[in-house]
Amino acid sequence: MKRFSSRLLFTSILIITVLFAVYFMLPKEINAKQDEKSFVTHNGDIIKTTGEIIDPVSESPDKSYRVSINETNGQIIDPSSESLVEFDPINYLREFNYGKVSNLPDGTILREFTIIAEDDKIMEISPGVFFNVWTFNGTVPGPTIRATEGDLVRINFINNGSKSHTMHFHGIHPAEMDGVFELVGGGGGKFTYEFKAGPVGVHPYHCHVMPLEEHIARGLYGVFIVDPKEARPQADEMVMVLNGFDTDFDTENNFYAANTIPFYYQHHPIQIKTNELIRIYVVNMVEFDPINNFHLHGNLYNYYPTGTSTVPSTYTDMITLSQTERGIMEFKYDYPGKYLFHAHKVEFSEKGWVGIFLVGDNPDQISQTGIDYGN
Ligand SMILES: [Cu+2]
Repeated sequence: MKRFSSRLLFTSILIITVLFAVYFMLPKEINAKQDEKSFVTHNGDIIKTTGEIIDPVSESPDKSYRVSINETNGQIIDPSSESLVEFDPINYLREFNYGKVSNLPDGTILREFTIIAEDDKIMEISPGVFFNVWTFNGTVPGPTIRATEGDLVRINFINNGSKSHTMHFHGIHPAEMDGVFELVGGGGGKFTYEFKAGPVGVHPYHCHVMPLEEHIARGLYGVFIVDPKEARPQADEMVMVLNGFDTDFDTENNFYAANTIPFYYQHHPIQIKTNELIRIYVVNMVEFDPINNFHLHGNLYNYYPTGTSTVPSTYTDMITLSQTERGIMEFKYDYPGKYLFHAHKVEFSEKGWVGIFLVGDNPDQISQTGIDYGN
């Protein structure tokens, strides 16, 4: 009898548990647009959002007010010549800034850059999604800074933002050039970072002010390439920063991309030639998600982690990257056509981290038809 009642009790508990589980797991009619929630942002502001819009400063988006990119000859970028145009991921892809070059008496090459931080720009991340980005020289990512190993790099950093910011470079340099403890105040604060370029490879730079997660996730990062003294073989070179945006401040990304704009390279495929060496400097700057990855279709690539060795560590079509992990990918396509590249973490690719290489010497001959991977 006792055994029977305990079995009855167990069965009852089981039935109740299952009923609860079914109740909570079944999809309910929730309209996200009507379901406004409050979020505490990274810096303590409380905002209300449906999860689709986005940022308090962008509630009345003025389409003419967009993040700007400065025209540059690859030297110093002057923010006073700012023109309001949209960030162009095709331009960013192959734009390398070598700085203003001069020679020091001892023969060392000096490369000077001016980098200006701001935190009041609005960018249309995705159609209709306006987000307050924090920028180095007006864009996310900031400019790709490039030097040769042993060059003296001098960064004239100006903080025109409202908050303190810094520039922290990954690489080898003195402690006081690390951009962590020397906060640069907003409203025009200045700091000169100076260090020898090294080691050879591809490195991120980013703001290192607390709360760090927010200063990075808002867009204060870019790529620093250190070339070996004996140059790498000639190639069609490009930079891909894998990034994401948490536009509703719930510490989960709503959008993912290679170079900021979701789906951009799917709708504007990157044209490359058959049998030409392609070299991609890839840096993962996604916050909130522990990993990202990069899968290439119809091909494999030689991969050089951090770009510090001239010998590839692997020949693969898939690498996995944690925060600020980066490397160099090299490959050639034998066959013309249209090839996807994307995160194999499907959530990321469905939220924008997907692109296409259009391979062929005559792109007009390549069929543009096909289904979209997403929007
Ligand atoms: Cu900052």
